Formats: sequence, C-alpha cells, structure tokens
Amino acid sequence: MSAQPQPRRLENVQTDRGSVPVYATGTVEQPWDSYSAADHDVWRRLYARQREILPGRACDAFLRAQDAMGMTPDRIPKFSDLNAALGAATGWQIVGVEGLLPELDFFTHLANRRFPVSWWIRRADQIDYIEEPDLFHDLFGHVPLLMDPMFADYLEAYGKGGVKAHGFGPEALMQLARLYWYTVEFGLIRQPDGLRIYGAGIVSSKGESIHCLESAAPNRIGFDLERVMRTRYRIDTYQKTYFVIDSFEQLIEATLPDFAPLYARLAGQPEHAPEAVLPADRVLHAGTQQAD
Ligand code: HBI
Ligand code: FE
Repeated sequence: MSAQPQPRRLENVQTDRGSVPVYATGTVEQPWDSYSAADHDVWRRLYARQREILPGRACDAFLRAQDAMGMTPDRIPKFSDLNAALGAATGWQIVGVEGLLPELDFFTHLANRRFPVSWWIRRADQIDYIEEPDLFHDLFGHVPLLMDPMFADYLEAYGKGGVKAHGFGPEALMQLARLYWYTVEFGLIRQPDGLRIYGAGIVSSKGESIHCLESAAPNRIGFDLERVMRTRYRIDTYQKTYFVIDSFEQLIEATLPDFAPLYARLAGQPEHAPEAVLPADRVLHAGTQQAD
C-alpha cells in the first residue's frame, strides 16, 4: 500500500527535462505515524541494496555522513532526528514537502539552508525507477552531503544564485538548472583512490551507480562551469556525460562569484549536445555511447 494521500498536482511546466509537474507548495510536517509497514519495507529494501553496492563507488564523505547522521535500514528516518545531527554539523535543516516546488520556492529554501524532502515514499512496484523525487531519493541521496561543510556552503550559494537568477530570465534559470543537474544530481568526484559518486540522482539508483563508473558508454569530463551551463541533459536515460570535480572546494570556488557577467557572456552562445566531446574538454574518458 502506498502512502496516502498523493500530492496535489497544480500544473505542468515545460523545461528541458520535458514537462514537469509542479505540486502544491508549502512545507508539511512529516506524517511519520502514517507510514505503513510496506512503506518502511520499501525504505529497507532500497537502503540495503544501495549500501551493498556503494562502498568503493560513492565518495567517502557521503558514506561517512550517512552513518554519522544515524540513517539505518531499519525504518524510514524521522526528519526531527536527522535535523538534530544536521543542525549540529552545518546548520542545515530538512523540511517536508509534497514534491517538486516552483523554482523560486526551491531556491529560497536552499538559500536559507533548508532542504525540501518529499514526505512520501514510492510503492514497491516502483523500486527501480520513479520519475518524481520521493523520500528515498531526497533523504538517502541528497541529505547526507549536507553534513559536509563545503558541500553545505555550495548548496546555499547555489540557492542564493538561483534567487538572483530569477531577475535574469529563463535562459539564466536553465543554465543554473544544468549546473544543478550535472553536480548535485549526477556529479562524480576524483578521490586519491579513484573516481567516486557524489550526485544524489546516481547514489539513489542501482543501475546508474554501476553504469556511471564502469560503463564505457558515457563521457567522463573534467568539470568546467561554462561548459556545464551550456550542456543539455537527458532525463529519460542514464547520462551521456558525467562531469568530474576534484573537490567540493572547487565547486564552491566556481559558484561564489557573481554570475551576472557569466550570463551576459553565455547569452546567445550555442548549446552543447548531451553526448558532445569538445576540443577544450579535459577528457578522462571519451564515451563509446554504445549500449552495454
Ligand atoms: N523542488 N522539491 C524539489 N526538489 C528539487 O530537486 C527541485 C524542486 N524544484 C525545482 C528543481 N528542483 C529544479 O528546477 C532544479 O533544477 C533547481
Ligand atoms: Fe534530486
């Protein structure tokens, strides 16, 4: 049985991720007592499955933080418990929401060190894939790195940049959405002992956790802010390109400067296809783009 009621759908908006539903805004108290045994079981199965494959694939900071904040497979965590650990580590808080928020609401939460988490979890028949961010994706995928001081600062700076970008129009917002996609959702990081995952869209997916590191198909390219902001992305397949950072410090350094001159420079410049490899790229791996 799924968690009820389902979020209230307000409208659909067109983005380069396709048509995306926007839900009722506002934060909600996590209705923890209303989770069914089946809901807890979905959490348990997903948690166990990911933690089995993530050592040696997810970055050390992610795995360490997950343990430090007390996430376990036993049951769906209480937001209030996680908030105690988060607050002490970096001052971030999670707030319950119905689902996707309008961009400005989302950015405003991040700018104030609040991360919106869907309160409901997917059904058992959606274990492998769900289009909308549910509690497992948000909590398991996004929340652990909020314990990391550098990543915590990056996400706040991103939110502040997003609030400002609203004054620059749809092109700037699309470029910022690409930055989010290729870092927070699908980013890879270079550790001394090899490439690792930090993106929430990857660590919450078994298939992509393996594909992004082990498949010859996708490109793996050194992170460059302007390159990323010009690159379209796919929402219907594994990524064609992963961008690799050297440290979370690199991300915060790239994101702190005012983006206004950047938007001016990028205006009217051609976009890059999701699978493009360019002469100026720092190529770690040029993908075959063949199914494997
Ligand atoms: N809302 N709850 C929620 N979670 C997201 O990840 C999210 C969102 N609204 C907008 C949004 N992401 C995207 O526009 C990002 O590109 C910023
Ligand atoms: Fe996400």
